[in-house]
Amino acid sequence: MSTDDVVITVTDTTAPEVVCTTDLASLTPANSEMTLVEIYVEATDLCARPEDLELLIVQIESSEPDDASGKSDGTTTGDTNGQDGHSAPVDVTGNFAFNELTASFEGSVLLRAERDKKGSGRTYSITAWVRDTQGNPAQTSCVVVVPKSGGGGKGKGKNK
Ligand SMILES: [Ca+2]
Ligand SMILES: [Ca+2]
Repeated sequence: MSTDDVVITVTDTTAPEVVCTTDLASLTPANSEMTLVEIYVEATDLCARPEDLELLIVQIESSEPDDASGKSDGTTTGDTNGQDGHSAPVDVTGNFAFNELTASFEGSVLLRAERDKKGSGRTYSITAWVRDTQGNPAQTSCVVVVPKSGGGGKGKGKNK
């Protein structure tokens, strides 16, 4: 490069496009087992390669208490990857790594296949933030649900 080359500065002011997906959309049956869920955070940017984007944080929040009083939700705790994701979102960023094959950030978490029988179903909300090399942040979210009913498969036909 000679000293009289023209320097063109590209200022990227556009945030990345970020999409979050999971391998399981719902956890059934609701047998209170911890279930491995793969989360994929795919981010693309006008000016940066996917591997140069920074995964700032991934957190998961549960719509139901970790262990409400009574047994209609079971008596377990640590439902959100071993922690209480209802009192505060659980940070699972450390579970993620960039996969060059899929050009996505991928991580595995454990979510309990459980919901309050008296409730309307449980939702685990996953939120991810990605930042491009210019510091423009973008957010995405996706959910894993534990439906109120369905997936029992043991002939429980009660509907009352
Ligand atoms: Ca309980
Ligand atoms: Ca629980």
